[in-house]
Amino acid sequence: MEYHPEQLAAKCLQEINQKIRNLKKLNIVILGKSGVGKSTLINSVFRENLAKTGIGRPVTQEIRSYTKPDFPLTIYDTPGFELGKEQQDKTKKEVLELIRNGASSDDVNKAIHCIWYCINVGSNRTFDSFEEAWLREFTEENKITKVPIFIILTQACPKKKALEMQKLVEAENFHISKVVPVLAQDMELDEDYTVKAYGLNTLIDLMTQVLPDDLQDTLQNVQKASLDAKKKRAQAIVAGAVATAFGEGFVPVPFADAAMLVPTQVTMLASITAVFGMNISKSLLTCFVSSTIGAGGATILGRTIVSNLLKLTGVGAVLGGTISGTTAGLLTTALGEAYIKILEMIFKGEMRQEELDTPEGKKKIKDLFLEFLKKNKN
Ligand SMILES: Nc1nc2c(ncn2[C@@H]2O[C@H](COP(=O)(O)OP(=O)(O)OP(=O)(O)O)[C@@H](O)[C@H]2O)c(=O)[nH]1
Ligand SMILES: [Mg+2]
Repeated sequence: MEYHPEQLAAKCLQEINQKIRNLKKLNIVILGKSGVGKSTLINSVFRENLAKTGIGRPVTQEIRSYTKPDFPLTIYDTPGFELGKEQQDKTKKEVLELIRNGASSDDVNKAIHCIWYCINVGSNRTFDSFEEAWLREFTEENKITKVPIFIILTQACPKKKALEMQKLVEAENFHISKVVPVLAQDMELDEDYTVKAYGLNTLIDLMTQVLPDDLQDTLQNVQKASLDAKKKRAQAIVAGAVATAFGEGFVPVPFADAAMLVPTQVTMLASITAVFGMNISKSLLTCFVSSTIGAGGATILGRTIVSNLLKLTGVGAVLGGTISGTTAGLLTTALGEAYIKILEMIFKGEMRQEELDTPEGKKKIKDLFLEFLKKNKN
């Protein structure tokens, strides 16, 4: 079997699209008084500006949902929370109804997966007695429905005040998952002093802890606040692909069939791309494939992969006409890690995709691949 880098890149793109289309939908309810920083938080955590540009669709009299086509996230916003007890009671009833309807549908895409209850640190001493009573009742009711609840202390500046408030709220012993202080955007106190944003990483880590398995890829796809969390998920994908490439029971891969590995690696690249949530061009994928497992941009044969590997690193001994599972695993690891590194550079804005489609860019990819081959050899 033969592969051209272009064909592989096309196959990869196809799998990326399919993967993204199949992501389960994440649904979050956000609560809190007007001006506490709900929209700012949402727009800092997720890669689409849902709060500003999403189209709000009335779900009930009070609740609106924000979503975008081909973006697996819905935010349920509940305006009017500051309008007093009557309004808050109404909101409570409607949110609980929303949760129950989702749960009874037995469809993960319709369930409510998390609740973010926002309290502003900046303008509050602590939270008022209405809110306290509301949370008391709501969290009691939720003991049955068991949706994870985070109390997010927004605009958490100064930090000291945020920590004091965190202690106060924690002392209430609500049935919730966590109290998290967050400053979603840098806060300029005066000309000389700006407090840096913090806490978003922690929020993402906590989300990964409470969400079920089938929403982990979705979370990483939609969030932009934690590169570390994306990388961790991507590395788990590589580990899975390596296990597949390695073969069950250490079965050696026949020398001539090393190309069998390629579908596993294509799937791995597609899954990593979905986790990063970036639009990767076909030319970047072609570049990547031809600069790593491809033989100088021509065709890729199992034979080429293995002999390249031997030539480049002196590993991957061919024993009795087979390459070992170890070699196959090594190749897959290096490919995955090099790809993660490249997406990381693009994510950070250190490099543009087009820059990789140049002789220097290709050399960079190749060097990265070799570096990871050598690093993982031992
Ligand atoms: N610097 C800084 N400003 C913030 C932060 N969060 C909120 N703000 C500011 O606080 C104001 C209110 O924030 P929003 O995000 O609009 O609040 P909201 O909860 O969505 O308000 P409603 O939509 O009216 O319910 C805006 O001027 C924001 O710029 C933050 O983390 N850092
Ligand atoms: Mg808002």
